[in-house]
Amino acid sequence: MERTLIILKPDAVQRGLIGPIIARFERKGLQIVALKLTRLDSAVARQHYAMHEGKPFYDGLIQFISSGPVVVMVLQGNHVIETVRKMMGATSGFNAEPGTIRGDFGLSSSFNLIHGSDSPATARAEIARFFAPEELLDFPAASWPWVYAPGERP
Ligand code: IDP
Ligand code: MG
Repeated sequence: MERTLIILKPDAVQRGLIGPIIARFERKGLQIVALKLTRLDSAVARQHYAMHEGKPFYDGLIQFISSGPVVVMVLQGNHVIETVRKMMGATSGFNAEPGTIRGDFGLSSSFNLIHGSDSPATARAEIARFFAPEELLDFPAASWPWVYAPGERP
C-alpha cells in the first residue's frame, strides 16, 4: 500500500484544527501508521522546502513552518498520495474548492494548514526525513474489510 507524509502546519495546530483535519482522513478510510507533535528547526525546514529555494516566498515559508509546533504523520492507503492532495485542495485557501481542507478552513496562500507529499519518490524521502523505520507501524486496520472490496484489499 502507498504511504504519504503529512504536516499539519503551525496555523492548523494553533487554530485547534488538528482533530478536525485528522478526522477527515480517518473518515475517508485512510490509516495512520506514524504520528507525532514536533517542531521543525530551520535546517530541517530548509531541507524539506529545498525545491522552493530562491522563490520570493521562500524565507517567509521557512520562518512560518518553523514558528511553532507541527503534527507530522504518515498515512497509508491505496492511492493515498493523490487522494490526500485532492482532500487538501489548491495551495491558496482563497482558490481551494469548498469541501477541501484548505477550501473549508483557510483564506491564505502561505498559511495554508497542511503539507502532503506530491509523488511516490517525494513521499519516500519525506517519510525518511521525519521518521525512523521503527516508528512506522505495520498493522492491518480493522476497517480494511469494509473500506476495500476483496479485489482491492491490501
Ligand atoms: P503545495 O503545498 O500545495 O504543494 P507548493 O507550491 O509546493 O504548494 O508550495 C509550498 C508551500 O509554500 C505552500 O504550501 C505555501 O505554504 C507556500 N507558498 C506557495 N506559494 C506561495 C505564494 O505564492 N505565496 C506565499 N506562500 C506560498
Ligand atoms: Mg508542494
